[in-house]
Amino acid sequence: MKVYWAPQTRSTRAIWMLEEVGIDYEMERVDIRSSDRKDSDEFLAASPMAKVPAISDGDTSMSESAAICLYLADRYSTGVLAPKIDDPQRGKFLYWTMYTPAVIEPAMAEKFSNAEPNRVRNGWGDFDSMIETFDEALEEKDWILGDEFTAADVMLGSSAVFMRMFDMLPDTRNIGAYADRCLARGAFQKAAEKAGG
Ligand SMILES: N[C@@H](CCC(=O)N[C@@H](CS)C(=O)NCC(=O)O)C(=O)O
Repeated sequence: MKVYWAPQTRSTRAIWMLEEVGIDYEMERVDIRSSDRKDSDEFLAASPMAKVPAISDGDTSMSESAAICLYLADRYSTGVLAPKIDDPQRGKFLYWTMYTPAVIEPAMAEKFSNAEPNRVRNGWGDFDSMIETFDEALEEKDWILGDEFTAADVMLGSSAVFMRMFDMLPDTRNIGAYADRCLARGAFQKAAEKAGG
């Protein structure tokens, strides 16, 4: 297992997930900030848009942090970090794993760029509805599916931590405390150490 990464990027998600799964892996740093960037063919095969994180695992390779989290959970931790395929929780697990790239990140980009929100026209709703929906889903729960931590929490937790770090998180009943629970996980701390936050 190899993870392609760069410091202080979404790579932390893949590394956090690998630490949660507990398998051995190597890390190959990609110099995304170099003006003289030379990406390896192996990295480009895993990540056609040359973005990190990406992984290769034998003949399987992929990029996109949510895809990586889903793959690792299904392949190495089924029934623990991912509900099994016939578990009724599976639908919600998929929904919440995709919530970061499909809803949180576009809503954050909208806010960062001061674009005019349009809750109906835009597939991600808007920043406020994204926060309300996320916060409400955490009511009386430690993790997004309930008592058990899953790969969905790696994706959502990284977004919660990021929003708080960059002062984008409004006062919420649940998201702040959820970010603290994520930060307290040993696997998160190891990943932050290895991937520089
Ligand atoms: N949707 C992707 C986003 C990946 C992404 O934007 N990665 C950034 C770092 S956080 C990157 O590789 N940027 C370098 C570049 O685009 O050349 C994911 O979730 O993995």
